[in-house]
Amino acid sequence: MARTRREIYSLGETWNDTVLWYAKAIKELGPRPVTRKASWRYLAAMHDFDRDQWIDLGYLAAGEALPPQAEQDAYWKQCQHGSWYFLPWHRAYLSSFEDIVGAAVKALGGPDDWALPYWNYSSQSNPSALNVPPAFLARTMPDGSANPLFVTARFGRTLNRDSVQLDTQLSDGDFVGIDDGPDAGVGGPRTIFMDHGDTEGLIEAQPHDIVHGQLGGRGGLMSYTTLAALDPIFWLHHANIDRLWEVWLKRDPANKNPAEADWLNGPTRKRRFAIFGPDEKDRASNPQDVLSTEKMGYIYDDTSDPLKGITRRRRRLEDFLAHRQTFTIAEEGRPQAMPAGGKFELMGSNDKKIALGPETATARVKLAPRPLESLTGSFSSTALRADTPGEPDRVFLRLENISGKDGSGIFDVFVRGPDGEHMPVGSISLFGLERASARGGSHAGTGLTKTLEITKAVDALHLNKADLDELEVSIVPRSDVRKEDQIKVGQITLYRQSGG
Ligand SMILES: [Cu+2]
Repeated sequence: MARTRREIYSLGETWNDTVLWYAKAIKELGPRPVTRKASWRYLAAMHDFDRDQWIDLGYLAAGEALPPQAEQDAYWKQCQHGSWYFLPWHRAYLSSFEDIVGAAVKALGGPDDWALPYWNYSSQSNPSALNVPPAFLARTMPDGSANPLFVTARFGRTLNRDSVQLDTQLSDGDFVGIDDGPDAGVGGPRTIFMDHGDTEGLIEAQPHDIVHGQLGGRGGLMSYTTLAALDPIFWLHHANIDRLWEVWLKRDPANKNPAEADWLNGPTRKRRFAIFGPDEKDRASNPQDVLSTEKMGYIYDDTSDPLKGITRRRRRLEDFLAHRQTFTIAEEGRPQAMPAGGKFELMGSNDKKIALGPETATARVKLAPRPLESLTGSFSSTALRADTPGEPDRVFLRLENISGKDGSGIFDVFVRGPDGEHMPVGSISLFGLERASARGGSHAGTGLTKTLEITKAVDALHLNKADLDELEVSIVPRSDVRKEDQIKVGQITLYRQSGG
């Protein structure tokens, strides 16, 4: 019988059995030597590891023995980010963790069907959904002993609602997106084994990255790939991310996982995935082995569609009709074809690096002559009418080659309309920045690239009708960002992509 992962707030009282046994199991796994596979710290190091950081924060003693280097090379620092392996690798990893915790729960006299709870921060029906579940904030357990679910280095307690919205994420129809195109799909771009690729899939960018950064804050475990899995809340967050993959697959029969061998077989060139069960023996953990959660031994209590079946096209029509109240309807027109039959086109870019610090940074993206005119047709009512096939063009803003020293930063991004009004187009979290900026890393330190779809803003601000030769973009820090971390955006680009 498959065990059922349930939403943490639906389990009732703060110290319900599931949460209580989770805490008890951590007390069992936590003190085990880091050389032992079935230990709290070994499992966390499989995600990512930094000896100095661990020592600084008291998770490792200075002279403490580590596993032999060859073993570390095979099992530690495996986390897949900025990759189409993001979802399946974390699924295999979570399942291993759940089985090991489950075995500890059983050995301690608990139930034999313990399942990892998930945290659905995007819930519309739970008024507490945005708050860290209370058991993770309590200093002590009901018996008065120290609570292992509480960690000092977690500085966020509440999430922003707009950071956990799922509209764009779940209404996209592609797992992979377009190679080198602006839209990386729901699951991420094609990569090899990738500790941090430059662009990310939609679910990874949000809510995944932003929840990491908001919960962690500066110096918090959740803000760094090297520390995140030491925080017990990490596993509930990732269980929800894993659930969203199921929600996406279920909400539309056209939504499919990649069928390509390179995805199904996992990475074969640089490194392979190495994951084990409670017996510490390796088990098959490539994407093809994690396609069915039921076969892996677990299901979710709820995989219903929070968007209630709404399609991207439909949402866009609703946006269009809403904006019609305040703006005159765009004239009818035809979008120009993409050059050379391509699927996307560069419409403009800025020409210098931008430093991100404690103050708002502003950049001007120079546009090709009258480039947005080609979009006019996209925003006409005809193009969105139910009997017109396909979907109009979409517009994406890309912040490319972001590099720097601290990945805890969160920024809100705005574009300025022709009348001077600013419109929010989304938020970015720099989770994984250190790894993506490191020379000698998997992609030579080119940094992170963040993509925001700004189609709605182009529509609402009627940018397509304006005689624009540049687009003003503001990047506003929402968190504590320091100048000395030298965070820089290499370039900002604007793309249009055919709606297909
Ligand atoms: Cu994560």
